[in-house]
Amino acid sequence: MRTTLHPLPWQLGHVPRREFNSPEISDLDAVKDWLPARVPGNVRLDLLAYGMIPDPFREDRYRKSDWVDEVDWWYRITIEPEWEAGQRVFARFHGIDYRFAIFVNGQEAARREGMFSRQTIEITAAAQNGPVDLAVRIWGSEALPKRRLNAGQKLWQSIAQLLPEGKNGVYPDRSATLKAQYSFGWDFAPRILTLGIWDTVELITTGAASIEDCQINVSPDGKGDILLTLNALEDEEIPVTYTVSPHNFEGEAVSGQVSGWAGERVGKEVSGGHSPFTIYHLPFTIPNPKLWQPWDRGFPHLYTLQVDIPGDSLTLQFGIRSVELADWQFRINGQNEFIRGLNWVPADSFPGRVTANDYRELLRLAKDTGANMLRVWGGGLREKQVFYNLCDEMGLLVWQEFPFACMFLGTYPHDQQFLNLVEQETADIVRQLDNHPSVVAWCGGNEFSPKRNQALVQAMTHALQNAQHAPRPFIPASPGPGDAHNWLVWHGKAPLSAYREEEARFLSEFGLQALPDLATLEAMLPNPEIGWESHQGDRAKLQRYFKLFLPDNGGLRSAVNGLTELITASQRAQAAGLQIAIEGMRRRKGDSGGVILWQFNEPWPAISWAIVDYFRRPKLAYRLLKRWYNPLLLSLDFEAGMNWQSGDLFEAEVWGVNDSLDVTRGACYVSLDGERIFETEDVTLPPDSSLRLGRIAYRLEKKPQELVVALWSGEQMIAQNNYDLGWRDEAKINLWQRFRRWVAEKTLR
Ligand code: BMA
Repeated sequence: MRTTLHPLPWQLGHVPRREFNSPEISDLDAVKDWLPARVPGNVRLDLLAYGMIPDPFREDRYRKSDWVDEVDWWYRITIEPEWEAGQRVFARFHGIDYRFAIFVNGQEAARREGMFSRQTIEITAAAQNGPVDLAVRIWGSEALPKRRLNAGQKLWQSIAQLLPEGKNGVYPDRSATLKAQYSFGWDFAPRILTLGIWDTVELITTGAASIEDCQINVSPDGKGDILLTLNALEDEEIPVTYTVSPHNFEGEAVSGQVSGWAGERVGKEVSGGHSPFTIYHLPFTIPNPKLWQPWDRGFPHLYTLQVDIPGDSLTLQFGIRSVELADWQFRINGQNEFIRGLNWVPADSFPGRVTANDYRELLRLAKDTGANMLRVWGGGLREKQVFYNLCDEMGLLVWQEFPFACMFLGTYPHDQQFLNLVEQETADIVRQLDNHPSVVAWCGGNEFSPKRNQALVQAMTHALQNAQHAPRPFIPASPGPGDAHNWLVWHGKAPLSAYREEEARFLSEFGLQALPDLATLEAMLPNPEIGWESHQGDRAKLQRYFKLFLPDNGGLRSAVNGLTELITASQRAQAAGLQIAIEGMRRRKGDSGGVILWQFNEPWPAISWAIVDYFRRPKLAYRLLKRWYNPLLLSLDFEAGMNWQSGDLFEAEVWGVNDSLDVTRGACYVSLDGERIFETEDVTLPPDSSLRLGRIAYRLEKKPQELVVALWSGEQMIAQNNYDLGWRDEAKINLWQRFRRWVAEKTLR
């Protein structure tokens, strides 16, 4: 029996700091005041609820609760598990952040580090004598592990700090932990060092054997294998029954029974004080399997698997699909799938409070754009299970990164202790997500050099070999050969038109900041005297781009209407840039395998690259993305931002891109400020194709504003796209900008 320990009255309190490896840490009695605590949650959220810290999301108040990191914290609860003779009882924590010890009836049962792996603690002995006191001691963030640098590294650290990208240190302290890196402060997130029980806590009652894990791998021909990891006390034969039945469609169930040792049995000792596990392989076949398809290719068929052993059972969802990645072309179920993706970052600086509903809302917004993939960025999290369940149900693909990000000039630690932690955390992330058909690729993380971090990549590869049952491609890091992050625009301040020159096979990051809606700005910065910088906005770069969209390329002073005009201009700039980059990549379909914009969401109200803000208010780019991410795209290729005048010759190529597997036919029309300037007879767009439909050369009679292209099938418009012509790009991409990109790419190889 599995229940969650959430609505129960947890409590929280603090004690003076102790060393993490101090022998005596049983100081729960030293807590003076206990507060009611929310689980899953975060220490700071409970303090906020009781008025003990200021709201970290307003102005720059996230800097005003450092004391929380300087003390250690206790969570406690008393539970009364229903226990019968012969039964076993476990508490399973799905995520404790970050250094912690678990106590059962006052006895230390485990002391560990890592927020992503699950912790299963047996409490059978304690449960026999009635109520059980469960407590978790969490070290304040001041006690997080720190880097120890050798003499050479110290020297490099001081030299590199003088370089433009080295200002935060080439061996930042965050790199000594496998804690979500964005919580140390990022260019779209505040420094809020999370701590607490941030994911589900379960109470599990079983017979003499319990199901520790269940992984399933089924190939598209229906041949499958269940890998069952059992925690059995005795070395005895355990009868297993299983049923596979359709989850979201009508169909027949398949069931089977195995008594005695079926298939292969492997005894396995797992480090970290667990009892030895017994592994079963159960082969089975599903006749006429229904494949899980991404939403733009069909229906995401899901199956339910129920496994029963005496005294325990487990139910999970899975899907059947194949995935290949070669030369940056994803193939799902044997078909090319062009990626129209969104970079996903944590939905909250306090991920503990993100609910199933929050995920549902955000994922619905993501899918509504026409996107088919989320890149779960390495500076963030492995999200909660429900995130992946929803992606499975919605037919959204997931590229999942391990928790490493932005190690430009330095390296991650490569001592054995750190590498063991890497293996522990990545292996458990893999076990947790292995059954999700939506997860189609693992990636080692964001922006580090696999060459300079070979030990790290090897540890991840090793973890995958051990933990993965259903194989998927592994990308060592992003960017990498063939896969680019284009920061020529924005960080490199290059003109928006630089996106048009992108030649990478795959583009997994590019974007511009834009101001959010006025209501969001007012909520985060009620006092306009407090600078945007406190909410991440990079004023100089914002101005570099949004001034192109103000009347007469005006500066801030000409923005007579103030903030609303700036909001509109910055959102137009963001939209114009994203449009150039996305359409350029999509026209190159075949040559290019996909595009993932930076970034979909944000973890607090900010001035960031997000196209949907923290309060889920969309920016202009979000609304327009539906056209650019429509599987059927009409696109005009022209030199944008030219500030055309009457008498100029306007030249463009007309393209049609069809990501679907259906043939599309229609007549294509282009009009400029209401006047038709181009049309075709019925044209055919073959399945999975990108085609040049024609060329426009038109002498302008007045200053143009808006260009519209549409595809009509008889009386019905089947696709449409618009272009903002009311802006003027500055300069051309220069040599320095190209050199900067070249250096960045070399550094990350
Ligand atoms: C990319 C990301 C993030 C960062 C973003 C914007 O490199 O991977 O590290 O937030 O750029 O600067």
